[in-house]
Amino acid sequence: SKSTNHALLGPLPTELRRHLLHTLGQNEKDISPNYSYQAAAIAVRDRISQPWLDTREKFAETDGRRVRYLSLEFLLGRSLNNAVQNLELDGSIREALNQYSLELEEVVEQEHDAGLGNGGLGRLAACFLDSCANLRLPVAGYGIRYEFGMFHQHIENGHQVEAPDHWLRNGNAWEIERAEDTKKVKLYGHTERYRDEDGVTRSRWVGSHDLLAVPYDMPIPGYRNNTVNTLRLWKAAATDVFDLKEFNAGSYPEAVAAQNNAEQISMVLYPNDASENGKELRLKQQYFLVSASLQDVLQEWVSKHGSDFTDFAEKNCFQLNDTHPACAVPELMRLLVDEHHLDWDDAWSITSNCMAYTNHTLLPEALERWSVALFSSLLPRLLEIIYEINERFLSQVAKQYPGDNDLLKRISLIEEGDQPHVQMAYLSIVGSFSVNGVAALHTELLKDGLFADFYRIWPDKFNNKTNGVTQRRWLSHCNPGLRDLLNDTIGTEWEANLEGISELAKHADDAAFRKRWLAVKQHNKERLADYVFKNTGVKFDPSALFDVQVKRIHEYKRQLLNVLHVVHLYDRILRGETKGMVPRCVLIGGKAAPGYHLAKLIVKLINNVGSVINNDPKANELLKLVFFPNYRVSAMEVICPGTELSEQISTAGKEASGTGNMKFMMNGALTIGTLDGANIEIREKAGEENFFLFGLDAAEVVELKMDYDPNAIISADAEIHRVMEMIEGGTFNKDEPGIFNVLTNGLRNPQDQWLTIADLRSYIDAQREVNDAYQDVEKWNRMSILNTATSGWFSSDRTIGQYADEIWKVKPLPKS
Ligand code: DL6
Repeated sequence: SKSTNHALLGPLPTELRRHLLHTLGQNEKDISPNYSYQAAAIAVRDRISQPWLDTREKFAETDGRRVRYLSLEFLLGRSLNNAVQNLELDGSIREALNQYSLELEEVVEQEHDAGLGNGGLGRLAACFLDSCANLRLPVAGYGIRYEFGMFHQHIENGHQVEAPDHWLRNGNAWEIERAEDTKKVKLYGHTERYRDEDGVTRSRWVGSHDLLAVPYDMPIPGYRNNTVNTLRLWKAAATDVFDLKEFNAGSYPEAVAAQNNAEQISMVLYPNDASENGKELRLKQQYFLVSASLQDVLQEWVSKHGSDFTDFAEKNCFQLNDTHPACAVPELMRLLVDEHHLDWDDAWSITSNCMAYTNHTLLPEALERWSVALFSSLLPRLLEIIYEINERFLSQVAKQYPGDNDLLKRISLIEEGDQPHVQMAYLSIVGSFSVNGVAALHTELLKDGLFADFYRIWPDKFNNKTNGVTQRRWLSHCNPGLRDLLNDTIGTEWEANLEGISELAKHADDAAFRKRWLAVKQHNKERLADYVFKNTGVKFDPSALFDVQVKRIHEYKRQLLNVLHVVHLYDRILRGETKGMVPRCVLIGGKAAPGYHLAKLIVKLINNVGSVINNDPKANELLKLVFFPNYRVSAMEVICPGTELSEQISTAGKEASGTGNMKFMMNGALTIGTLDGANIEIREKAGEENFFLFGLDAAEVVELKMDYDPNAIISADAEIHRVMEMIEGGTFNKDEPGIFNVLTNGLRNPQDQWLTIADLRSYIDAQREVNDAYQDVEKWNRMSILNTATSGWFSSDRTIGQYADEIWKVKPLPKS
């Protein structure tokens, strides 16, 4: 029973000792930091086991609908601190570590980030799992257990250099292998028609190369609610590890080749965040995840309901995190039709009533299209099914819109041409009952632009779910000073439900409260300054304005715009125009996709500009610029609380939502931003007087592109002209002439999609307003408090509540 199981565990201090000695075989007199982390993690995990089992049992018993969140990425970061917080073990784990004179803060630093994602999309999935557990929703995550996560970035001579991220090197205390749930996944081979025992003609997939999917479960603890949900990650393995024939013939390497080939599939996360890369291995990963996960769900279904699938769609829902798991649509069809012998119409009704698709980008280069040739060699049966889905879909639309052949051509799942391709977004829309964007503007742009034809056909499928982030990691855990101040002022309810944070607004006019607010920020800035110094050797003065842009490096996110402004400030300093200028420390961080040369050049430019400015005594008091290397979840946990100005400066219409913008807002940073993604909603909630707006809006961007003349803007504006002259004249690359020409030529190109020069004047002016507002400490703090006070809407609990009510139609599990 529950109570006897609990009784098996001693107090945490005893458990920690036991694990050090007996589980890890360590001598207590001389414990390495790594082993102290391992022992703490195992001891804490033990505390999760019982509620985890109880939650699984409740899931199995529930008769309500259940959801599976299918995602190629889960950017979890660290787990120990999260578990300690959510299980309320802070006091006891500290006491346990104290036996060895260890502090929790140093021990948690030993944990490798689980970097199983690129950026926003993967971190969103992790925040969503946290919120599902907080809300006791029956939702499980399914993903891939990559051996190597997001690459490690370091900087050499200003350039990004990538190194593999072997995050599992020291083992992973947070996972449990469930070999008994292993599944078999097919690849290659061909299809054939045959007659079954009832004389029905069917298709089947034969001659395939099979591999195994072995599940590893990770616990997702809810916030102090005895709920622990599951993230199931699949590792690839060979069906036959060892080829005895090869071995006997004397070829040892060949004998184990099968295993190596199979393991390739879950070996490494593709590091592209905003471009598809068309690699065969990537399609294998996508199908591998989808097939194993669907088989897992079907197996459980069949064990309870036999071959009766009548209620399957009512009881199951699959949320597709972008098109990466879009093969779920044809794969569920295949499993139902080929393996469980349902007829097509029944299988289609089930499939299209349990899939839901989230779109995360409008960038054409990020939209997945797979060549029919590749599909046919790798997933022959799926391709047949996709063709059939397409035929039926097009004939239905042809009836609805007779004679509109252009429409049929535009919406076909198969893009015809010399090299026909499968359009994964269209497949996802056709196969789903819900299609959502991730911020209000983004959803409108999907409906008006990219998916307009589909919106016309199925207006009711489309809906918006503005992103959110979990306040438990992104406020409570990462900003303990602010957490304590909030708890003192408005109570603790906000940790489970952020709506209540609006109470804070009442205190914005209280000078004594503002003083405490300022003290917390000051402390966090000092912590960030130490962190920057440790990682870059550059000293930030904690009394300066901390101005931060951290996110993937991409042209559309316009780190270049930020650099141009920094160069402008430097120019003013050199010219002695510094009256009223507040000292400013600018931090930029993020990874460039390894094959994205322009993004890598932007990294180099940031580093070079930083190194000139930081080494110029004339600038030193007033301006610093650092590139923060290896930006990741655990770095954001230090950067975010210490930030005062959040840079959200993408070209309007390009950033689907953004989620870093929300984290900064919660932590009291003010935003300088364009009317893009969720910035618009942030500004609405915070009030326009508490947001620094600049730049063209999405409609103006479209219009200006038709007649854009950046060179005219540069010649007409003396300050902008000088900025360009400094960069083009080699101020930042004396020893490497010409290296930044590609970037400056791009800025001057009338075809420049990102309209950086168009927004520069307005950006410089908005930065002047920032500068002036910062001089008025009381005013700034008031604005800062009001940003936090209005951030309740951006909790992922609100987002997930909406998914649950409006898409999934799921209810929380009963309280225990
Ligand atoms: O929805 C999460 C996140 C958004 O906040 C970002 O604005 C968006 O760029 C990002 N999208 C991707 C692109 N991936 N694909 N495909 O990461 O999603």
